[in-house]
Amino acid sequence: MAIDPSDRAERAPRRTATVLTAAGCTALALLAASCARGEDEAAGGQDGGDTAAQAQVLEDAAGSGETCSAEQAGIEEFDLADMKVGFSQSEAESNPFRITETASIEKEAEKRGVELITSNAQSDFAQQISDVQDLMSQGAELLIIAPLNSDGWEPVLAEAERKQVPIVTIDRQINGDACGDYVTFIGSDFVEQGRRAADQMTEALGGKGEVAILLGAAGNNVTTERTKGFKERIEENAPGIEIVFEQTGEFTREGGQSVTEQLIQSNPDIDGVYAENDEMGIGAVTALRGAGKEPGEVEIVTVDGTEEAVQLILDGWVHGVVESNPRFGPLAFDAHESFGKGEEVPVELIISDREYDADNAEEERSNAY
Ligand code: GYE
Repeated sequence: MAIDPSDRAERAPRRTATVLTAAGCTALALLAASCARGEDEAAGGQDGGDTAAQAQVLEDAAGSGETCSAEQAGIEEFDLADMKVGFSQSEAESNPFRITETASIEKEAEKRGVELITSNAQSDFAQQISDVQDLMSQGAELLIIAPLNSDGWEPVLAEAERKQVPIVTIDRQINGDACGDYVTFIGSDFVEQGRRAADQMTEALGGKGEVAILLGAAGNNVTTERTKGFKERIEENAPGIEIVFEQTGEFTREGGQSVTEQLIQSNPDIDGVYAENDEMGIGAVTALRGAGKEPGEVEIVTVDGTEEAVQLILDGWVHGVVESNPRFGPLAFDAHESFGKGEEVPVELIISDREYDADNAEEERSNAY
């Protein structure tokens, strides 16, 4: 959807936008990696906590470098403190990633005294579209969206444009025009996560063996990119590893279990399983246990960093976990705050992720969620 900036510019007060710098811990500068958050914040787990160690940290110089300001987007400046914020969650909160993400948004709204209304689409995309429309009709003036799918947002984008509601998307991308359809995307480098998972698998298998991929749900950039990074890196670095099986487990534990049950039928001697999130990896462990396999017999690599998955490293079932940090509250509200002040916000805020394996799982488990 194209937005005519000249249309909106008429209503927007003119002012010179400040460019993002790392100097000083203003709300805007918090968007820069060098500006650490306070150490005195609550401890983690799934309550959305962000101690200094758990908080999302931006990758230096990642993203396109492109920025968006209210003036450029044709939106009137605002004070976040006066705004009602709507948050739309995509998937059911049985996955700790989702629990922690929602808790982080709620906690940050509370901390800042900002009014927040929320919805959860329970993995139903039509539901999510109507959820976001409902949030706007309930008076949400700013949106934070964790999109289920990357395409198909036109009805929401059109309405948000009409109502001048800025959108920040977190954890998955909405395909559209940066600074036209949305202000910024905050999330991980998913291709890089896939590459790191491939490196872990290569190490676990000594560069040789047959591997299965439990794909995430279709229709979003996370699945596509985690798959791409993994395959490319295996192809480049580990010609002795063959990917012999690929099927979606829909990012759920049940999905991961049932797909792995089929895998064991068709490929009983499989050497490795790359699960594109922890929940599917945990389901795979249940299936392998059920089939009488021992820990370590099949090398498992997953993505997210949940407490249960990190525990499975200590139990010998999982070789390694690439983190995907869901504690989006602070950065999401910082982005809206800076945008509201007329500052320039990068249209991509890419966070860095840690990694867990047998060498650091014990020591680092307090950062899991
Ligand atoms: O890895 C997974 C969830 O979009 C980054 O989706 C997110 C992923 C996360 O279902 O657990």
